[in-house]
Amino acid sequence: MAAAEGTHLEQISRAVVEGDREATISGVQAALEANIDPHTILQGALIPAMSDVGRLFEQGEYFVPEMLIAARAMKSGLELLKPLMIGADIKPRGRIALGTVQGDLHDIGKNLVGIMLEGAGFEVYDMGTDVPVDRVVEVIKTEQVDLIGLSALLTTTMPMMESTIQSISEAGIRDQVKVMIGGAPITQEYADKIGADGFAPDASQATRLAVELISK
Ligand code: B1M
Repeated sequence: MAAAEGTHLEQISRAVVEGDREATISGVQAALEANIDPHTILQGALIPAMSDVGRLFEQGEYFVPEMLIAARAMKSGLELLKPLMIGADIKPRGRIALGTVQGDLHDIGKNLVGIMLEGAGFEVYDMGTDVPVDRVVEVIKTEQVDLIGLSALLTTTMPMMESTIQSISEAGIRDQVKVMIGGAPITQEYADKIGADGFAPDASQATRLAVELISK
């Protein structure tokens, strides 16, 4: 990595960790002006910064307000990158409804997965966060989606993924959609256990998985 690129990425990272929204925005703008690839800004600054925030929270140095302020700064940076990461003139490859499960308000990872999927040519229907199980069933019935993507960041909300899949089955529409899951505490083993069709550990692998599932 060139020294100048490293400096830009470090500045952005520091701005996110400090929850400085303005500095995050100007840092991302400066990096783009320096021709740094949007994916590099995302993978080399914004995502690692949120990991640092998580570590500071675990160490008791940060509390929820600091996490929230950092998340807002990260989102502002992400908004600048989004239009650059989504390809133009791509025919929809399939339609996916994405949501964070009931009881869970974390949406940065889900939004990132959504951006990458849009970039790969999927049409994304965003169900938002804290999505009740019945809402997912309703979306399958009314929105003509091929895939359901569920995200969970809390170990306490992971079981809602299983409840959602059960409800889809009970509604008799399980064969209409594939279900993919992800989020920091999720594993392939868990996906197998609850009968999901697939698991992806990050946004780029989620895109690959969606392509694979849609072609089945
Ligand atoms: Co919360 N939080 N949080 N938090 N938070 C975690 C998750 C935590 C690990 C922090 C910690 O203790 N170290 C911890 C969970 C512990 C546990 O369950 N074992 C935690 C906690 C405890 C809480 C609260 C309970 C705190 C409290 O109130 N006492 C509370 C819960 C609120 C609720 O949801 N009901 C809470 C609140 C919050 C904020 C609101 C302050 C904020 C969220 C803001 C927002 O999302 N709009 C927040 C944040 C920012 C975090 C951390 C710091 C960062 C999460 C994040 O955005 N990561 C997080 C610590 C950490 O993860 N290091 C933490 C960046 C993001 C890009 O990664 O979401 O993992 P991630 O997404 C990745 C992959 O997982 C994957 O792709 C993404 C991109 O590569 N992926 C998918 C995600 N979804 C996918 C779906 C797919 C496929 C892949 O297919 C559909």
